[in-house]
Amino acid sequence: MQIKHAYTVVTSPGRNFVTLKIVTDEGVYGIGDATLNGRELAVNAYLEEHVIPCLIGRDPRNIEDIWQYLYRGAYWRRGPVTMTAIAAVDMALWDIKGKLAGMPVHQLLGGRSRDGVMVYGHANGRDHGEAIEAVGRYIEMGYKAIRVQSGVPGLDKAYGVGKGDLYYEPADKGLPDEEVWDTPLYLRHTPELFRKVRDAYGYDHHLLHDGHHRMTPIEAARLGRDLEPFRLFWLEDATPAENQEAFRLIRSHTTTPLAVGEIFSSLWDCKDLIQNQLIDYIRATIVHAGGITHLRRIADFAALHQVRTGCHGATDLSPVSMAAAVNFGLWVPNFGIQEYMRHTEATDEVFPHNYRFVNGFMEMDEVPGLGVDLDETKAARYPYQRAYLPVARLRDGTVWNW
Ligand code: KDG
Ligand code: MG
Repeated sequence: MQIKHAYTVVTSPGRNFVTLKIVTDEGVYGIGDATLNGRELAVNAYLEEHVIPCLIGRDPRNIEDIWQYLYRGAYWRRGPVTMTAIAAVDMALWDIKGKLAGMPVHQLLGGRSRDGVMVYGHANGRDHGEAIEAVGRYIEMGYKAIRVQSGVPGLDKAYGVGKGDLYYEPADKGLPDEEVWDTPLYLRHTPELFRKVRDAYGYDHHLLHDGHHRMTPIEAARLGRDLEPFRLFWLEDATPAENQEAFRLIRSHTTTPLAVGEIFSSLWDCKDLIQNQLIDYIRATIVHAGGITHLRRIADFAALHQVRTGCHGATDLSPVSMAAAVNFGLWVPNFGIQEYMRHTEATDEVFPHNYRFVNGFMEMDEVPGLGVDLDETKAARYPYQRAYLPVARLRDGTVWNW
């Protein structure tokens, strides 16, 4: 069996997605997500110019060999563009293998460890009142775990506050927007938000919060401590993690569980964090960390250190990624939680899928492969539109972490 043909599809049903399709000489095909928010065309070109020509004629069943060929064989290792491109190939090959075997990918990985994967939804509002109401709506929808983000008085914009109720989307069309950020204001206001949410709804639901890389380690340590009475499931991206050692300081001051890793592209980005047990949840995800083949290595390493998975699942990860994540989450023994942000209806139509939300969990039938497809006719209706994530600046104009 050989790879006969492979190509990418760029579509923008509300936001940009890049999808790789690999077709075999026997007509079986697989798809993989290759979306890197704000840098979509870089991955597209990497695949078209440098990866696809090397795939033609290879045996698609040799997933591991193709992974090693693309990783070691490129000489230039790691990095988000490379690892997203490798992930797209890897997902498509697991999809093909599942279809050949007549089994879902979670069965190929080792079978189900659970019936469904617990997901967290996103309650947010421009102020505390709106955010608290949004939490109530998520509880009514059946969510067991809810991330809570609120606007900060005195700031025009804050991370995680959407324009609509259900479809949070941080990237905007055109060139990047610039936003003003003020950490002391945020630190003053956030523990109060969680006190009000617990006062309103009690302690029966898991609550999560994303600091989105804005704090220094000592600021994050203070926030973690201030949030302790409200028993968070996790505090995410408390500080940037290029320097993994930075988490030691946060860890030594607070028992609030810590999650990090949505921008990691390989095990090497989190090796120290995991082996020193500086975090509780690793958020590396299939599409940006080298596919199922590499995320499985990260998860197995994490399991040795009692770190559980909490994969990224924002709207910029296409339904192909979500289908792969649900398969992975059904299997992975050290599963923690899966992020779930609803895609728009147009996106769901372009990517028909088998996973579905049932009472706080994502479920999936026993369908061969990843259980997701790409409707190329519908995809062609939505051409690429340049879009970027915002850029943050402090009040004096200094560029900060968005
Ligand atoms: O592309 C960036 C988004 O995926 C990111 O800002 C979302 O932080 C995020 C999250 O936790 O979902
Ligand atoms: Mg995040």
